[in-house]
Amino acid sequence: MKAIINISKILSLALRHKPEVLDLTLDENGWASVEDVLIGLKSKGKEIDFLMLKQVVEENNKKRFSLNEDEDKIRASQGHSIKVDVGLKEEFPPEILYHGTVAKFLDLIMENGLKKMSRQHVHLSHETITATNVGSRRGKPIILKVSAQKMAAEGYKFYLSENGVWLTDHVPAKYVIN
Ligand code: HQG
Repeated sequence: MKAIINISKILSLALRHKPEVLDLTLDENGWASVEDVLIGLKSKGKEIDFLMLKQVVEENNKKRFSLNEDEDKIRASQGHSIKVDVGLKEEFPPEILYHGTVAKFLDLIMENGLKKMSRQHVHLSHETITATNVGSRRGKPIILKVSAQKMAAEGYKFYLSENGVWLTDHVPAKYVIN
């Protein structure tokens, strides 16, 4: 289990932010060759075979990664800072979406809204548990509500990633409820 989480962390870094850590090249849709990933992991002293990689993909708690149909390519489903097109589906959101953050960002958020910072999108969830976990990565979590349906009705686009994360470009402050 620990080994799987460890591999998952390296994959998150390489497939979302820094492909060079595993010597990978991502195509415009975010795919890396499975063969290159296995070679890259081996060079880091993390030798695994394809079946274990498949287990990492399938058992990941947030379904962060996916394999293509031929199972010769792998990518992260969301969370990138690198500019890639993962073919996100535009969807009409539920009335309220949640965002987990911490107190030190609150003033800036209530002034400027939720910004995507270094990622490609602002990340939101349809339930509070995920938002709590996301906020807890940085300290005592604060859960903000976003009037998502109101935003959508007023022309803002929302996307739902393959693994169920709600994404949007920017949430103006007037739609954020503390
Ligand atoms: C904050 C993980 C100042 C925002 C999680 C957050 C998530 C502002 C931080 C995914 C701001 C950005 C993303 C503003 C937002 N001024 N700070 N105007 N607007 N912020 O890591 O949402 O587990 O880029 O509140 O589960 O924390 O890795 O975004 O604290 O889904 O799969 O700026 O990453 O996914 O931080 O997390 P991040 P996030 P994984």
